Amino acid sequence: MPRNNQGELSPTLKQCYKYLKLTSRSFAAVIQALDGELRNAICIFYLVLRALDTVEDDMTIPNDVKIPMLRHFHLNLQDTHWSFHDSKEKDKIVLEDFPTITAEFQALAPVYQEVISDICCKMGNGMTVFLDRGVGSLHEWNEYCHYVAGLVGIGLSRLFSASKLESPEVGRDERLANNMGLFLQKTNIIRDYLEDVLQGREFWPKEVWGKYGRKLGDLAEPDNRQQALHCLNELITNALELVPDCIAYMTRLHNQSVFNFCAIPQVMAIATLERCYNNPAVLTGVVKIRKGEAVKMMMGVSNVEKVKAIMHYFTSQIESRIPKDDPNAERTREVCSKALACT
Ligand code: PS7
Ligand code: MN
Ligand code: MN
Ligand code: MN
Ligand code: MN
Ligand code: MN
Repeated sequence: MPRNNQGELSPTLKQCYKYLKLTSRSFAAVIQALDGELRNAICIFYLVLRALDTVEDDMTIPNDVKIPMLRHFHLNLQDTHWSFHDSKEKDKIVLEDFPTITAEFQALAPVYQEVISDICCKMGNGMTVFLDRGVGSLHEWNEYCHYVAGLVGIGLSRLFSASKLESPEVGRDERLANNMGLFLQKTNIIRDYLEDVLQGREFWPKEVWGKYGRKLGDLAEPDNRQQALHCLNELITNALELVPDCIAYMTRLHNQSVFNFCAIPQVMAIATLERCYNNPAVLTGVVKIRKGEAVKMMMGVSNVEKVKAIMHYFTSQIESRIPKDDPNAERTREVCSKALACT
C-alpha cells in the first residue's frame, strides 16, 4: 500500500476507501478484506466502474452528451484533472471528486492499470449500444449483461491472476468469468424490475416479456399478475442456468480472501432469486433478503463445499415451489436438476 513519509495511508487512498463505503453496501467489506495488492487495485476498479455506471444511469444527461462521455471515459484515467459536476445521481460524489480516484489509479502497478483501463473502455462503449432502446432478444440480454457485469468478472479474474494469488487459468477462462458476472447482473435486473421501469429503464428482454404482455410496464398492473409471474419465473429459470458455471469457477480459486470476495455475492444472488421466484412483490415493490439471513450466509461460505450446500438449498426451495400451471414448469425443473447435480 502506498504510504506517505510518516508511514500513513495517503490522504487520497483514505478518501477512496471512504467512497467505497459510501457507494457500496455489498462490496465494501469483501474488498477491504482482500490480500496484498488486490485490495487497492479492486477498490479503485470498483470506484472507476461506479463512476462510469453513474454516467450510464443518469437520465438527466442527454444521450448526445452521454454517448461520447461513456466512449471516452477510460481516457479520464490519464487526466489527473478530469471531473464532472452535472450529475444528479446518488453516487455523483465519485464523478465530482474523480481526481482522487485517478491519483490512486496511477499509483497502481502498470498491469492492474492496463486491466482496469481496458475493461472501462469496453464497458463504456458497450453501454452506448443499449442507451436508446430496450433489450430485445435473449442474445441481446446476454450481450448487455456482458458489457456491465461479464466484463467485470473478466477484469477481476485477470487481476486475480496478475496478483499471483490465483493461477493464470482463472484469468484466461473468459467464459466462466463472464458467467459469474451474468449471474449477478441478471439477478439484479430481475429484482430491480419496478425501480428500473419507474425510471424509464427497460432491462427485461422483450423476447421473454413479449409473450406475457404488450408493454413491459403493463406487467406491474394487478390484472396481469398471473402473466407477470410466468414471465418472472422464466427469467429466473434463465439465470439459474448459470449455476453450474459459477460453481466451476469458484472450484478453481485458492486464495481465501479472493474466494470470499467471489462467493458472498453469488450466494446473495441465489438467495435473492429464491426470494423473487413466483413472488408478486417483485412487481409492486422492493424485494430484499433479510439482514439476518444475509449475515448467516456471509459467515457460511468459507469453502466451495459450503457454497455448494447453500446453492443446493435455495435451488431445492425453488424446485419445490414451481407452480403446476407455470408454462415453463418443465424447463425450470430441468434447470434445477442440473444445478442440484453440481451442488
Ligand atoms: C469491481 C467489485 C467475481 C469473477 C459499479 C462483481 C452496476 C451487479 O446499479 O450496485 O445499484 O443496480 O447493486 C464491481 C465476477 C459495475 C459483477 C454492475 C464493479 C463478478 C458497473 C457485478 C461494480 C463480477 C456496472 C453492482 C455486477 O450491483 O447495481 C467490482 C467475479 C460496478 C461482478 C454495474 C452491477 C454491479 C453488478 P445497481 P449494484
Ligand atoms: Mn447502470
Ligand atoms: Mn446502477
Ligand atoms: Mn439495478
Ligand atoms: Mn444497487
Ligand atoms: Mn448435492
